[in-house]
Amino acid sequence: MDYPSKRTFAIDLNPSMVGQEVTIAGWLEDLRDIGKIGFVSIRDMTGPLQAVVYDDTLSVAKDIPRQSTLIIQGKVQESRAKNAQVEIMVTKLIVVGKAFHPLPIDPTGRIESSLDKRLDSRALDLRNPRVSCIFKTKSIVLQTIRHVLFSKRFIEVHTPKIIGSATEGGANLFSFEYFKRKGYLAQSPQLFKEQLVLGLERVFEIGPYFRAEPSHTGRHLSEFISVDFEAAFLEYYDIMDIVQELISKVIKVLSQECIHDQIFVNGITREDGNIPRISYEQCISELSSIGVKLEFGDDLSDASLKKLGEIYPGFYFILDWPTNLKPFYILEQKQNPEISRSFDLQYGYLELVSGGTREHNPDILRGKILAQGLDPDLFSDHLKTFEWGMPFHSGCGLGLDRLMMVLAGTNNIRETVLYPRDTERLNP
Ligand code: AMO
Repeated sequence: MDYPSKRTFAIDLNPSMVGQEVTIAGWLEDLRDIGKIGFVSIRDMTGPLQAVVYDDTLSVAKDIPRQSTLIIQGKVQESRAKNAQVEIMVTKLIVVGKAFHPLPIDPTGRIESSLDKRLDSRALDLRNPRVSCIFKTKSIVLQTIRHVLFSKRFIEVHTPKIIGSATEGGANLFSFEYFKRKGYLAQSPQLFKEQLVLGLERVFEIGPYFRAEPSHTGRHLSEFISVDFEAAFLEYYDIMDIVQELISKVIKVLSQECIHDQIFVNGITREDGNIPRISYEQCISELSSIGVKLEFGDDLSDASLKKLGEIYPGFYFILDWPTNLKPFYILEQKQNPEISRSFDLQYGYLELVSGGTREHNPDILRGKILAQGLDPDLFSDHLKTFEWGMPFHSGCGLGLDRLMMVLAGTNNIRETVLYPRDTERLNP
């Protein structure tokens, strides 16, 4: 059978189309049989619509299991339904893909299922508009981020995900056999993006990165999407300005888009779009005033970040971290080498972005690699590029799935990733 190729989306149906013949494709959500006629609820990627079946089409519809995929043809007519101006009077109904019951989850959301069960049937879970909304939003967020970065002359690049040595130190590194050698999955594009500023000046990459995170938390995955960017001749505070612009643009675009009210865009930034900038030292002194005693150089534990999140519930930057807490590639402050030129963007307790100005002197960089217990020989390909006229440069990595947690108002990163990977989950 040939399927009709021209179709109308639910969202495009409107009263000016009354009398027109249309073809609709979607899946069956409900049938309300009231005797001579029946009302069929169909949903496509753009939303729900109502169709009316009678005689032959009613008897066919009665036997179709919910969630089967249909194509219907019929005439547009005015509707008496409360939430629709028009409906389709069906003349032809084709079942394209039958849903075999019992289905593992109810994608209408009327019967709730655990997140684990939903993830086991993720493809079906996406028929729930609250779930698909997160991924449609993620796509808009990516488009907005790309737009902002392109407007600042960044170019999009792809760096290898199969690598020969660690980028972020030896911890949390996945290794595997690579043609009789050891290969690793990239933890970030850090070293490549720094090298690329040498010839391209401003680069960004949006891609998957891999960390063998042994802990099972609501914010860590073994595979996550990072938005990384790196620019020659910029300092870490310039990068913070760009991050601030990205966040406020994303929120502006999402508030203008007519998407599901499940996305919490209202009230998550300040009116002026400025994100507070708080130094690490100020953080520890504020924490100590509420009884959390920390020394300069101590990392901010989950518990301290939770407390800090109570003081600053929205977006805020923590800047000027102690040098000992940052990776070897971060530059120190000239006046006080114990403080680095670095920042994190937080949303309450949640770290969303990490970045800084980089060390661009090859000798000092080599020393810092050694000082962090790493083997400079493993970084020789990287270090040699610093001898070819390396500009000073800065950049950051933004965890896209974590940003989506904020926008979707969830504490579990697994809600914002189609097929999450963690200590327990490798399938589907
Ligand atoms: P960092 O290791 O802080 O910095 O990572 C940057 C951002 O990536 C996200 N992220 C994760 N998201 C989910 N699961 C994980 N396991 C995970 N690990 C990190 C976070 C984090 O803020 N190279 C530096 C960035 C730079 O300086 O340019 C880096 O990778 O949102």
